[in-house]
Parts: sequence; structure tokens; C-alpha cells
Amino acid sequence: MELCNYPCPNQTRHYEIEAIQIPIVYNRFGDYDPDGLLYVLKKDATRIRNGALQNFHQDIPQPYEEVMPLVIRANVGEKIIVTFSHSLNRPLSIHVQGLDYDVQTSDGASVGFNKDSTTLHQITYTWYAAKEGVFIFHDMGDSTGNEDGTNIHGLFGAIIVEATGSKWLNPQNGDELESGLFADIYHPSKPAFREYAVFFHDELEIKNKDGEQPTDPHTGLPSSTTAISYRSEPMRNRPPLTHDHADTGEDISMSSWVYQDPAPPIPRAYVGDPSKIRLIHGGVKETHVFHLHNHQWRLEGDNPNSTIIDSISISPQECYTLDILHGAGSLNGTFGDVIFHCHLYPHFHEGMWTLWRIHDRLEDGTGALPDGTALKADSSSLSQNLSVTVVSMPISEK
Ligand SMILES: [Cu+2]
Repeated sequence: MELCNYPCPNQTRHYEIEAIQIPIVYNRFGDYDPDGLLYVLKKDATRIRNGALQNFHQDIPQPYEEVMPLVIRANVGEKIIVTFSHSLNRPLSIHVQGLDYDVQTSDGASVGFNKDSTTLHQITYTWYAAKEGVFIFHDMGDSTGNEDGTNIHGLFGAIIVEATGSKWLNPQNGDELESGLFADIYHPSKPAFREYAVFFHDELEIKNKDGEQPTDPHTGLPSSTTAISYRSEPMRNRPPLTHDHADTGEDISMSSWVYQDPAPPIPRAYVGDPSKIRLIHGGVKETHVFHLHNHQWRLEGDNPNSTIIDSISISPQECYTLDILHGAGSLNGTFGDVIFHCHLYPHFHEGMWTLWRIHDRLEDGTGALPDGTALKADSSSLSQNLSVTVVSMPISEK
């Protein structure tokens, strides 16, 4: 379709995005990338930079909660104007994959005879959201995949396009959300759902808390680090408690009761909540296999005859929406912690795993995590809206 004929229902959405460079700390054990790069909303840049640096300069560098891949949202039919700026003394850009744009002005690349739409300071891009789904964006000012490039240091994000008329709220308190990995999506005539953006990325340039190359305690050899959304929980940091085999199984090594929660963000839901995982491969190196325990989805979400799966291969720069069948907890109403991870075991071992936490009763602020950390209260209207709607339906109709 010609861009001049694009059906835009009078809605233009503006985002001001900045690229910043800070150390990104990947877990509480102090593994970090000294040259981390990320996109942030410009208005959040100072707060995030200051918070990240303060946490980095602890005895053991600590992650800062707001250092996350940037996820923005729009509705189908909208025009999105992105003002992108940075002060990093190198050409950078935002190149989006899957939205419509004029290649001469908004490609975010310097290719062939097209105009150069990377920038040393500031540039404005215009995108058009034609269809629902999740779409990666990343820097094309430097498209190399090595340690001098920008990708392995984190310079990627995603835009999620929702059904026309949707709004997105903070899952914790019900406030309108400007950006964020996790959101509750509401629509005037469609069921609400939990939305979780999950970024896989790999072959990171990571140092341990002492500034050294991490090593595997069993082999003494260099240990790679794989990540989910700027966090990683490598098993090198979770040594067996004793030499007894009873203390070394997965039920111990993956348990929050023993080792606290893993570092990658933990999505939360109540049993029965409709849930979509927006899976993104942010890296440029390796193919992974996303596997979620206890749950399934259809390979083609909008095709009721499509194959039911619980794992999916995802290659660099790909994105998938996983519309979880029967919602959180699946048909049998499981609650508790459900693991998801890369099913290539070296990647799993090197940090690419976390949990989906599914509650069976309202978290009103009196609960605590296994390590004693208090759980914040959820807005009761939100969690009950989402869960009761589905739980009250007969199972045969779910
Ligand atoms: Cu993998």
C-alpha cells in the first residue's frame, strides 16, 4: 500500500528515545557488561543512568531494576513518530523491522543510494503500524556483531502493536504505562490479557564482579553468558550446596527457596489469566529454542487448526507471539513457579532461564518471596478482572 493512502484514524503517537551507555549488571553476583548500551525514553535517561551507576559502584555490582530493553506500544492504524537522540560520538539509529516507513527518511540505516538515516545527534523517524504483533528495533549505525558493535551490548528494543482501541496498564498498580516489558492489555470488546515481552540474546561481553572473564568452576575454562532481557542466571553462580547428589538436582539448583529468584525478569499472573508472550531474539549470533514448561500455544496463533507446541526455535532478529492456551496455569490450573528457558542446554546453563510466577490468590502486600522479600500489593481490581473472568468459565469452554 502506498504510504500516502495509509488508513490512519487521526492518531499519531510520539516517542522520544535516547541511546545511553552504562555498565549493565546482569545479576546480583556482579556479572556485568562495562560497555552496556540501551534505548530509554528520553525523560527517563538521567534517572536510569544515575540509578545504574549507583548500583554498579557497590562492593559487588548490582543490577538496576529499570535497566531493561525498551518496549513501546501502539495500536493498529497509528502513525508513530520517534525522535531519536544520543551523545555517544558515533553514528547510531533505530531500524524497525516489520512496520511500514519511508526508506529514505526512516530506515535508520546507511545503505546503497538511499539517504543516510543514522545520526550523530538527533533524527526523527515515522513508522506506520499496519498489523498486530511484536516487532524488533535495533541500531543499524553499526551493524557488526563483534564486541566493537552495538548489538551485543544491548542496543535493541521492540514495539508491540495492539488491536485498534487497546490501552496498556501497569500490571502492578493499574496506571497507564508508557513503556515496559510487562503490561496488562485492555480492549473495549476483546478479553484483557497479560503481555510479557521476553528478549533472548547471547554471546555477551561479560566480566565478573572482579572485572575478570568468568570461568566455569568445573572446568576452569572461560564461561559464556546468555541472557534474557539484560539479565542472566548462569549456574556457575549457583554451586551445589554439598557434594551429596541429593543436593545437586534441578529441583535444588533452580529453586528460589535455595538460591533466591533468578535474575531475568519474572512475569506474574493469576491462575487463568489470558496471557501472551511476545518473544524477541535481540541478538545477532545464535538460534535458540524457547521452551515453557506446563503450557502450550499454537504455532500460528490465529489458526485454530495449527499445531500445538511448547517450544519454538527463534533465530536472530525474529519475533513471535505465543498466545498461551487456557491462560496462566493451563487447563489444569497449575500455580506456582513455572520455568522457561533456552532448550539448548549450554545456553540454559550459561544463564538463559527464568520463571513465570502464577498465583492462586490475590497478593495483597502481605506475602513474601522465598528469600523473605516482601511482595508488593497488586491492584485488586486488575488481578480479579483478569483472573475471575476466565476462572469462572466452565473448563470445557476455556
Ligand atoms: Cu539458546
